[in-house]
Amino acid sequence: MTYENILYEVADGVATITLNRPEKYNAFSAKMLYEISDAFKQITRDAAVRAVIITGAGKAFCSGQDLGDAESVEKGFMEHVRSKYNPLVLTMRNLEKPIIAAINGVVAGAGAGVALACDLRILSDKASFVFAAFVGIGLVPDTGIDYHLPRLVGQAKAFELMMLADGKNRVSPQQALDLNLCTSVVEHDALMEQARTLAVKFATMPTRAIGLTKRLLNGTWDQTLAETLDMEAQLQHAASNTKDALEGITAFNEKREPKFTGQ
Ligand code: LHQ
Repeated sequence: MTYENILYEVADGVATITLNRPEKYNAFSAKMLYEISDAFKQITRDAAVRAVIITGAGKAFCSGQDLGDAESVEKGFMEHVRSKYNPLVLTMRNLEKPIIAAINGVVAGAGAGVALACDLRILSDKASFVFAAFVGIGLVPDTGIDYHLPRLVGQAKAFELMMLADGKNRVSPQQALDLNLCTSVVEHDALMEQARTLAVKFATMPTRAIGLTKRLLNGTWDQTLAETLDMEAQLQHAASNTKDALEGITAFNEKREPKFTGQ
């Protein structure tokens, strides 16, 4: 499939999705959402892809829903959220490969939801978060923001950000770092290089173990300690049966570096 609203490339085991409507600050059009969904289908299928980067072209990462794209919402907001955004967020959380958000500029609304659905976020020193885009236009948060944000920053801070962190009062890179919204802030020009270095490292690691770790972390939000311990036992069993676990343990005993294939 040829994409028009995103760029998609695979190199060194890393798939990079670049949201590519810079003149609209990479707002989600119906076409862009369809193309991202198609790209994630490829990423899920392609065993050669072992890590993912999402970034934005131009000045912004993503400004959320394209507020001028009537086609997107012609069947109503509920249908649009259920059929487009919800499957995307679930696909990202359930993808058993690491996803890095390389946040190059402002990120607002559903764009912030997609950023929070990534496994980690690296921020350019020119980037910022706008969580109050929803209330700013009389809407409520979606794309799992109200799920992920309080878990990162606490409930009262999440409420404050969703009410007050608007276009004029954005979350700065330093605040984002202090609030655990990102794992690092880097110089703008070094962002993609740093994201790629990290993604290539992930792509040489035991992909199945990373995927199962992601499944464990997803589970802990909603489970008791006893359920989590049991899930760990089950997934340890699954991990121990992978080729990479055999290689990792063999390499340790042979006092050499392991060579993981992702299987
Ligand atoms: C945009 C957008 C945009 C179109 C900037 N759309 N063009 C789910 C389901 C159903 C319905 C509704 O929503 C949702 C989920 C959501 O995501 S709701 C939240 C939607 N997003 C927003 O409300 C954010 C709107 N944008 C802004 O507040 C600002 O643009 C931010 C704070 C992102 C950036 O501000 P500035 O740096 O001052 O840039 P700007 O406002 O000048 O924007 C640059 C251009 O991008 C501009 O176009 P222009 O032709 O005038 O240069 C904007 O119109 C365009 N743009 N966001 N969401």
